[in-house]
Amino acid sequence: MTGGPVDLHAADEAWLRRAVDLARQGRPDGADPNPRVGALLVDAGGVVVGEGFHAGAGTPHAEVVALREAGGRAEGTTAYVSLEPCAHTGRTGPCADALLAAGVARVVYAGADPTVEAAGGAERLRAAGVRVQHHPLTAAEELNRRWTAAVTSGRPFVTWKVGATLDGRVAAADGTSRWITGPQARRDVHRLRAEVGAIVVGTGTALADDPALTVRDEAGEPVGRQPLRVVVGRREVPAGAAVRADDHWLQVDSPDPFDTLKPLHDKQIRHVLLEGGPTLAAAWLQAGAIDEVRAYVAPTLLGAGPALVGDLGVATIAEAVRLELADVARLGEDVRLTLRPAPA
Ligand code: AOF
Ligand code: ZN
Repeated sequence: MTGGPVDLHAADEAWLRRAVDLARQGRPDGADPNPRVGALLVDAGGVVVGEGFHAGAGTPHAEVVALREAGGRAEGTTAYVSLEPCAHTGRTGPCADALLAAGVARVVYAGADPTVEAAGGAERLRAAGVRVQHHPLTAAEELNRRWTAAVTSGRPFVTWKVGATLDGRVAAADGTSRWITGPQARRDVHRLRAEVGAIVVGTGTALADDPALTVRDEAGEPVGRQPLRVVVGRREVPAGAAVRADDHWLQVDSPDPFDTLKPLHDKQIRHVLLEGGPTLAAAWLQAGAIDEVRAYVAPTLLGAGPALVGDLGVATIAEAVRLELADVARLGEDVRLTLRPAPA
């Protein structure tokens, strides 16, 4: 029996959606090496006897949190999990075994585990006589979209963020660029920074703008876990530069994006934010290393000054780099576009 997707009763689907809602309480995908997962245990009378979510690498998996809450009441329940229960011993033990040991009678899960190491929980449970149902939900996929892309491709998911004027410029002729976009757009960027494991800029941007590349609150104070700061290029970054404020930074000489992404992936970073400048963005775009574009467009014209992306080798309109529009939002006076490379 292969156990493909099945149709579920409305009540089952509602419980599964609850598991996805629980998962949302975990850290955003990309801020942690692990996916977001939620789980709940429901007894024959429709009573929730335990629920939980995964709070990040090194902490118990969602199923284990729910099982602990349920204690002896877990026996005979149905477990609803937003991701296939794992079958591996990683930082914690296999959830499939924990569910078996607790006597759970049925398991309904939404997303298949895309990792080679952890997959196989559904089969293990089935082999042990548990009724297992796989019911894919778009909401569950969306929750770990970047994480899934990263673990299946073997490199972090890359979002290129750029703030520009209506005429696509990122600075004025004299190099000044503070501020092109308004406060709402800048706050949005800090939310985005909080969701990534690393922020990458070129030496050109590091030297010209001296960005801190930190996640800050309204008062401008750094808050929470900070992404790794990465500077790409051969030029020396002076010791007094803001990116070198502490040891949480590194420099990569090579312009080849994969020379940056490989070590970040090895550090378990699943989502990287590329923040400039035009030369680096062009190199990464041409190498196919950009998965998503976040463009903040201000209702401003400069008429001169550097463009948001450098030479892409496009000689004629047929060679244009095409992007697909995934979302548009108004942030104060600015417009935020979320775009993805169009499939070739
Ligand atoms: C689950 N439930 O709540 C999570 C799962 O080495 P670890 O312990 O940090 O495990 C990480 C892997 O386990 C992760 O890459 C993913 O495949 C799976 N995550 N699985 O059954 C959970 N967070
Ligand atoms: Zn697990």
